[in-house]
Amino acid sequence: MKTFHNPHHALHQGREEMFRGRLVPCHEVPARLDHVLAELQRRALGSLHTPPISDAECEAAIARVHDPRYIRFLAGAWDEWVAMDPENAARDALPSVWPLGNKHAFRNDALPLNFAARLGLFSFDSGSPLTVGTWVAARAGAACALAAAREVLSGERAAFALTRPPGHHAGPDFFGGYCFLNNAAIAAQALIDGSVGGAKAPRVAVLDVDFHHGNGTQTIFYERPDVFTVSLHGDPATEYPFFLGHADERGAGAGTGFNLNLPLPRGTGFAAWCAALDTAINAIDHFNADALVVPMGLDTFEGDPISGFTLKSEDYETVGRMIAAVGLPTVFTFEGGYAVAEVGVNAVNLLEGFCRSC
Ligand code: Q9C
Ligand code: ZN
Repeated sequence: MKTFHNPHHALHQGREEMFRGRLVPCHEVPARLDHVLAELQRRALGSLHTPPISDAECEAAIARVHDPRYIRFLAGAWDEWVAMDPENAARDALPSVWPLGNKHAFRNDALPLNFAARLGLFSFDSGSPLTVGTWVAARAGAACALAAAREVLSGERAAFALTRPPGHHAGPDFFGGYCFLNNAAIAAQALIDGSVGGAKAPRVAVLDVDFHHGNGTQTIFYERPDVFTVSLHGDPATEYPFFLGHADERGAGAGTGFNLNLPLPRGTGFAAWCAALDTAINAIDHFNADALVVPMGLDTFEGDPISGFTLKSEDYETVGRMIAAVGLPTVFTFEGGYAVAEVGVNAVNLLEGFCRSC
């Protein structure tokens, strides 16, 4: 299996996030990816590549998933931020004001001139600092996702987009949850659009195993019958991102029936988590997908500092085996996992479990 890793990931390096009423050091740090890369090398699992994708190809793939207005904002945000005040170069931009979605409350159709207002319009939390290298890092991450999708279109069984910032919380026109561009959605759309000798995967399943609900991916594909989005995650009644991820969200319009949420209580251990994964896999089998995208979060780990499940390092190998048993060409994207010292072992355990049974 090839891993496409983001050579620019460390250009996105947030200083602080708002967490329980204080600014605390960011949980989503460059060392996370470095540990995964080191573990892949140590165990010689597959081969490592930087994505062979041009900026133009990459931006075209991003535009298949994200709104032009949002992409323009993100690409220019840092320069705008610094132009307002040269001292901003030493600070990250963190949103702090948002238009509610409630009827007659605030408008989100009029694009404000004020930068802080636009930062809020295009985001949903104050945990995701925008930094000097956010755009370059996020764009290179999308290239990893596109490269992994092409690898699978070319007939390979699987590929891994090892990138940060993560992606599954990012929606068509918003960032949040440490995510700016939805790498999993970009990979899914690239599989559907096809290329590499004309190959296509017209029906794609997304199996999100991050601790947090994959709200961005759900939103992007909510009205579409060609992408079946499935997420197992901490119950939004108590867990981030709180406002989406309930079991009764089944899709809308033509997409009705093509979203499945499996919320689980805080404290869920491997046996109950596995039973939910089984349910997810059965539903995916029934959907008859041509390819699978797995937003791979390792924040289900017992030692994760911000999450609430209790999976152990050795459990991830079983998870990998179960995902391999789906029998589909598979793109993995790197998502959450904040027990930094263990995230490499946990990620590679999962991928090795997958590789061993295919
Ligand atoms: N101020 C992923 O695992 N925590 N994202 C609350 C809000 C946010 C997790 C911060 C957790 C986001 C990709
Ligand atoms: Zn997560």
